[in-house]
Amino acid sequence: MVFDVQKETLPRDELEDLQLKRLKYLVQRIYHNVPFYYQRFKELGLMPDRLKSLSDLKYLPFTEKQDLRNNYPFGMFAVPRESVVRVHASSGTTGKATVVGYTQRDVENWAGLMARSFEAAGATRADIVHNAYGYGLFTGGLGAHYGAEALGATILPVSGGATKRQVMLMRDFGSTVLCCTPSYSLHLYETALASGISITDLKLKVGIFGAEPWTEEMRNDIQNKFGIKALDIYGLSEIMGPGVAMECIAAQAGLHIWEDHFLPEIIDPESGEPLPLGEKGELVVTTLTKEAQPLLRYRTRDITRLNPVPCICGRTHYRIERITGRSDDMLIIRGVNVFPSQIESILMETEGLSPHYQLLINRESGMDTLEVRVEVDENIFSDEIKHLQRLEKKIQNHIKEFLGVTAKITMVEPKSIARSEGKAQRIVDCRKL
Ligand code: DLL
Repeated sequence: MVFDVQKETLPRDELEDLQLKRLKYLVQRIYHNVPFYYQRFKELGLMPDRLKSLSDLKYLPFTEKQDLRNNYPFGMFAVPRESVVRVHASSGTTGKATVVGYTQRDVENWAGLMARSFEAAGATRADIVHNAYGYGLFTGGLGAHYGAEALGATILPVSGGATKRQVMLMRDFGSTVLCCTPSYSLHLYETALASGISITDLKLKVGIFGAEPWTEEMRNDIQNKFGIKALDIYGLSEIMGPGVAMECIAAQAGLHIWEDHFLPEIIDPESGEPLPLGEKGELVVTTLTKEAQPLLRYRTRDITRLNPVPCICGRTHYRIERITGRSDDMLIIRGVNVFPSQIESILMETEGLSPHYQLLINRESGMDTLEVRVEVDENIFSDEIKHLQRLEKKIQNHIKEFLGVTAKITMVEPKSIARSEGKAQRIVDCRKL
């Protein structure tokens, strides 16, 4: 049984008719209701009725993360603020967070699409869903929560942290579906073993993992360790949250992007030109049904390709391939989005530090670790060790407070970080993603 069988198996021509109808309405709405879009159309000498077919989409302007920041916090709303029933924001509390608003209908659609995603994973109302995605401004927790409820399953709103307790709850409640980042699932596994809980004590059958990049090798590892099916779920706050695309359990080969609500394109990240169907490039998404904050041609910066080959599950919505990278330098550390420039600003605000730094990212026991190595000036370096330690602690606290990640700070001697002749090699990512 499929949650929304009619919409999920629409013949391509009918699906495209629906997309065009929704797209035309969207373009009218943003042109008239969002000053940012009105301005962009004006600059390009475009009127909304320029759009006659789906292939005309390429003439319309892109939206970028920076546009959302420039209109912080509520400038991208297409409805009066009173019609917005919920706000989420992506990580980064430095005032640069990207804000997303939802109307009542938006949150209902989201729950419906997450329920659809759960069903694609083979979940039913008989399941017990252990939801370890973080609750709060991050979309993971509440997104999965309302989706599981809409499905009629039993949801355990565990959120992140207190890992030992989580494993016990999973065993005691007989959870059958696990929702968390793939890296956290491995941490749960290690914790279970360390607490004397055997995997055979758990009733898990499927995991719905996303919010960060992972590999096929990691999938195999998780599947073997837990004896479950591990499925990939994709989404981003700006577009909705989790449930933009979801792998089906039948094929387990790529994520169906819910095309009745999201219009995908793949572009060349350098030129911005659309690429032929099937080629690898940057995913661009237009929201077709969002009321509060519709986005036109949003540049996700995620690298993937669209797969038009019909899927054995019967769904007609194209699949995106597992995300293999990003076209910008955003890092995802334990599910938290971090731009190196944010760390750089914190370092630069601290007296005695040089602009020479390196970020080392590793994965230990399935958990990401971040080490910030920074050169200090001569005076500080020859200071007492306890002064250095105090400074390290201060930077660590700032990074935790502003970015939400715990980093190990290591002060190193002046001129000890290798200088490069071209672009600085600031990021050393050893996670082999
Ligand atoms: O991570 C939403 C989400 C929550 C998705 C729970 C899945 C599960 P943001 O915090 O806005 O939203 O981060 C979005 O995370 O642009 C990708 O770079 C990355 N990402 C999300 N899902 C995947 C995935 C949520 N399955 C950014 N594989 C996106 C690889 C992913 N990267």
